[in-house]
Amino acid sequence: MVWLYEFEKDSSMKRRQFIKNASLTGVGLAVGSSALNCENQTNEKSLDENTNTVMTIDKNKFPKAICTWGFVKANAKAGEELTKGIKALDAAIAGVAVEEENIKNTTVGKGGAPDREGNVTLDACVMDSNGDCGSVLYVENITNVAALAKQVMEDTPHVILAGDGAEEFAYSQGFKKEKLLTDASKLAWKEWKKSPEYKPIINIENHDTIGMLCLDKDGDIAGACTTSGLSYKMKGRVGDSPIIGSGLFIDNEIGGAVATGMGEEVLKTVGSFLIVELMRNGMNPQQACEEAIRRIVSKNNRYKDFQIAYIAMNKAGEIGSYCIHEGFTYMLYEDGKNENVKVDFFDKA
Ligand code: SD4
Repeated sequence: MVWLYEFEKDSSMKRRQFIKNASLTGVGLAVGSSALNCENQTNEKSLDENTNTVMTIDKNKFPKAICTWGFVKANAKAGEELTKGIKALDAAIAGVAVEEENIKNTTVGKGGAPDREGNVTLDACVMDSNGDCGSVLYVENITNVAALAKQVMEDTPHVILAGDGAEEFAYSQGFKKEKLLTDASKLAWKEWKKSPEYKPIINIENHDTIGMLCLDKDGDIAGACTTSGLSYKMKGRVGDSPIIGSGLFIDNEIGGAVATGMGEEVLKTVGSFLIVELMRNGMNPQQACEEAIRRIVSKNNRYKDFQIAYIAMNKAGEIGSYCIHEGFTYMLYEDGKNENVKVDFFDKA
């Protein structure tokens, strides 16, 4: 099925530029609040006062799943769920759960590297197509924190639960208490303690926070982001990953974005929200990711010491990604195929 949206009277150069970009790729994209609600033509026109443009979305190109890094199995799981007709949020949660449960992954879920005191604390958030979101910070003893964030969203009057409160809530919802510090992570932490220097490692082991965006058969976008945060972080430290707008943001009328890397710097620029807003204002996902990275490096001359990467997808299923340093990749599931894509980077010097 092809959706067709028509806007009238848009004098904005940016928007025209964007539309030109979209038509060059052969896929039209609607922008603007309510722009993709085909039942609501009146709102569309009121939001794009000066436009005179036709844009199309081809639902035959759905579903799609993307996730940060080379998490092949996680992305395949999400893709399979989407193909079965599972909605975007549940597919994303099922996908990231693969890494939360993978004890060999030392940056997500069980097996994650601990803080300086030896405690594994997890952060996660989810955001749904209807704009609802949930988040958990600084959670111990629970593996599937993205699923827990969804429970916060659905079964509490709040958006964020932290620490003990989140953990107690998890037990009340039937989550199991689990020891997250594995022997291997404990050993690595003990090694680190011999000369405890706190220095982030760029592209640490090439498997990092998992942020995932899913576009389901109905054309709805949702996402999840889950991490154990920076290895050997200070006790109490929380990064960008569970912060809606920084680690993850979805606007089902526009698209979504997720971040990985040095959370402190993503937080300062509210990176994922920024990308979605840039897309709303006319950029395609690639341009928006590049601009979000530019905002960081232009304000921070220490960027050579840390990595940040973004991935983004818009409602037409167009994908963008950009990072500071070479080495970042993302997974893309489309047309039943799951592939690892190398990402262009800023620091070519
Ligand atoms: C954080 N962004 O806690 C996460 C961790 C990460 O590469 O992605 N590290 O800051």
